[in-house]
Amino acid sequence: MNLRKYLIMGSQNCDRDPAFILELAIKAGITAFQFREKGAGSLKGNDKLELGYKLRNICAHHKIAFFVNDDIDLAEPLGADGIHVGQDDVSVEKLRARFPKKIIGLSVSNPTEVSNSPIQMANYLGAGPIFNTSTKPDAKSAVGVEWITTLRNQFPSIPIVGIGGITTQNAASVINAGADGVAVISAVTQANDITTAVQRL
Ligand code: 3NM
Repeated sequence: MNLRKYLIMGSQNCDRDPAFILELAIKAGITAFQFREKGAGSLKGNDKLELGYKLRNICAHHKIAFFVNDDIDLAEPLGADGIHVGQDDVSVEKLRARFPKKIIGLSVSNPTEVSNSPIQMANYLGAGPIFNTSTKPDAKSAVGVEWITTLRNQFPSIPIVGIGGITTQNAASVINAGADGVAVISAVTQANDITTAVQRL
């Protein structure tokens, strides 16, 4: 599992063909991908499933990990390598019971969420939003890179990925604070030059 440059995306984030964006991003160095077809303008039902298959196959072809977000009913049909959940989604315990072998990622935004979560049952943590983001309308307020350092000190060996408002300009500060990787949407999907954006990350 290499979470160093973790692209998250659904069709609602794309002004170009998502498959085209994913292909370019992987060729430029993306190491993991999460299909997050969610929110305003997202596909539903069979259209969502079909796009999922397409993106899943691109990841398989290039041998990078494919995750689904909390949409767990997609995990099985798409043969996802892993599932990412937030605090309000299905619990990590239930997920682990249903999918013993899949990689489970869990979002944590503050110490209360950490205390209330079975951290050791997760395979990696998503920490954020590190910076302000306009991509997720219901995102909490920015917690800063200090949150990465706090988590790193508390959990020395669990992989941590920073998320939220990460750009080519600030990605290094996230890694320097102790993260194993950066998870981004707009830094890649909205880039004019996707190849250069991924390389700069
Ligand atoms: N989750 P961008 S922030 C999907 O804080 C998501 O848990 C977040 O998009 C969290 O890279 C976020 O464009 C959106 O800021 C990230």
